Amino acid sequence: MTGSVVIIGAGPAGLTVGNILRAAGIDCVILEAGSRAFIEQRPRAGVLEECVVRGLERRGLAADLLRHAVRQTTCEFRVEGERLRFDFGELTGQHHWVYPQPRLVTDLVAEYADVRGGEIVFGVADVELTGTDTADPQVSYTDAETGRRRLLRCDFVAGCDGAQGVTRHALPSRAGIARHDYGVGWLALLAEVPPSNDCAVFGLHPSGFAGHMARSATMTRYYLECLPDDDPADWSHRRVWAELQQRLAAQGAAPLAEGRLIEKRVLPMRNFVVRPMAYGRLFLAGDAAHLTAPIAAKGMNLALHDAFALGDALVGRLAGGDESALADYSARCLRRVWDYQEFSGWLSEVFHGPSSGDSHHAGTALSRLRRLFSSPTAAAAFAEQYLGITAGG
Ligand code: RFL
Repeated sequence: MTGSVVIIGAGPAGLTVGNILRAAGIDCVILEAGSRAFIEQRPRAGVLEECVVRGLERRGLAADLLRHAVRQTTCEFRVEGERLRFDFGELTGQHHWVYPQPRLVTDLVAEYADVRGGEIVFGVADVELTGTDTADPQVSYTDAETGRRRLLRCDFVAGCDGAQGVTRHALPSRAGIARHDYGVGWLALLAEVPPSNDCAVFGLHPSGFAGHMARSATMTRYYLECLPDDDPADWSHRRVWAELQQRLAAQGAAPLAEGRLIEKRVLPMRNFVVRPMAYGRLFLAGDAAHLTAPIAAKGMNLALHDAFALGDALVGRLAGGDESALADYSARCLRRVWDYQEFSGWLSEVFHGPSSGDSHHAGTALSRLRRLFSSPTAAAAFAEQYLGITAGG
């Protein structure tokens, strides 16, 4: 293959890069370890910034989303039995969209493969990159159907294979990885039950943080702070709902509607950032380059911001001979990545303060939170980060 890009990973980042390249008539192939059914069903994120949706719309990738997604302009904190509603829509004129990640992935696969004629090879194994620091990068993999090794030559490699992927390891040892571990876990739950509130709810409680986020009219994601090494098997249906009811209780709030839990897994709250996100002809995007714990619900948003920048830069280079956007890719993305890392740290301090066992931390956490409701300046700053409005990039 020449004049072409090999993309590793068919998550939101890889599929978006692929769609941008195909729209410009550039040859590309996506290598994906999972099956089509696997990637189209994996439940994960569900909150998209308005600016991300506008980015998808500009690239012809938001038709179904705009028909079915739900707009949110408010979030609610519950603390000491009180409900504090934060109207970020009124402050900024912007909103979030609620649209489940599996639906977005399904839309992106259909557009890429069925409409734009892009190729995806599913079930690949043992992906290896060579020559990414030369003008002749090569990607080899084992084909699931034949069991044979295949070799692809290309102009550029896009590493979009998520936090557990392999492309990050092809960076030279001088590339740095900055890590942060919050020292807490979240039990991530998906419940087959309608949302119990009209917006996201963040419960700050001495027993631990709890979160409620709509995913659709029939599905709700819940989180419960737990120990990072907790065993999900120790969280019975009865225990989960008792903790959620207690931690999210507030005056005037109806009890949560309870239902079957179809996902229950412990996520350690930790982040990393790879610097730089590019080396030679290899460009990382999304979780492959930076992991952002779901504290601030930013991972999928960042993956899409990266993908817009990388897709457009590759088109600029391959269709127009312009190197400048590719040269600036890593620095440009990292400005937003660090902004979101900082926001995630800020929120973690607030969410985990009351349960930290440290009365000083608990006091400052509540002070930070209450400032959003007493200071218009603090409120505006929070709303901008929550919506991704001011981040660089
Ligand atoms: P993905 O989605 O992980 O896709 C990577 C793809 O690469 C494949 N792959 C490989 N393919 C070939 N060879 C290999 N060696 C490979 N290794 C892996 C994988 O099979 C996969 O298909 O990465 P991408 O595209 O960067 O997208 C990132 C987002 O998926 C992620 O940041 C979000 O899901 C994070 N996240 C949230 N983000 C938000 O913006 N808002 C949210 O509300 C939100 N909630 C969440 C979340 C993540 C969660 N979990 C499970 C970590 C809630 C949860 C519970």
